[in-house]
Amino acid sequence: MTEHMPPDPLRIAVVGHTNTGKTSLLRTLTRDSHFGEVSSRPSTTRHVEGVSLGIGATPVLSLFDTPGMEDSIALLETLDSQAAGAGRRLDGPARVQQFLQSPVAAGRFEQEAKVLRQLLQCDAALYVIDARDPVLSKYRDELEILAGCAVPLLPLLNFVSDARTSEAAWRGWACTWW
Ligand SMILES: Nc1nc2c(ncn2[C@@H]2O[C@H](COP(=O)(O)OP(=O)(O)O)[C@@H](O)[C@H]2O)c(=O)[nH]1
Ligand SMILES: [Mg+2]
Repeated sequence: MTEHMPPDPLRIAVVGHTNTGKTSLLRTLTRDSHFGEVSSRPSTTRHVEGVSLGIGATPVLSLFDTPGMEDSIALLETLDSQAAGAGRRLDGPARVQQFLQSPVAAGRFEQEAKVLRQLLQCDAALYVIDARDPVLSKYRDELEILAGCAVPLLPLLNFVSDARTSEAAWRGWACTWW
């Protein structure tokens, strides 16, 4: 007789640009006001930090806070030129893997590499957006890179109660992706 095993916990990454409220969201979801470090300074979160949520003693959800994506325009250019140099067509995850194995993933793009490595290991991700910002090209490039991991991304609009937001533009743009 086979013993009933609980399913593996769902793995959710929290990703996005720096300072969009990723760590704050983790604090809310875990109800732990001491989780990670929250600051208005950029690049406060420098490593992936995981936390497990369970029902009783059974873990059901693993959440991963990640560093902010900072230089997505240059990173997308790098991914494109690496893919062109590969001499064969690569799908999204293969492009990301090629980047992760390249020297720049341990150098200039170390932060972004941590995010992508984590995302590839997750079942889904929350893409946290600062809705006060316009839909800038750096965000379009950021999302193209993240979407290349072929992991479902759920957009989460933050700062929507601010007096001036680009919420409508974000919603319109998000519809073209999701
Ligand atoms: N008013 C407001 N401030 C927020 C919210 N979420 C985050 N912040 C602030 O935004 C800044 C960046 O938050 P943080 O969680 O460190 O962002 P991260 O870099 O994406 O992890 C901090 O000063 C937070 O207090 C929110 O929903 N409302
Ligand atoms: Mg953070």
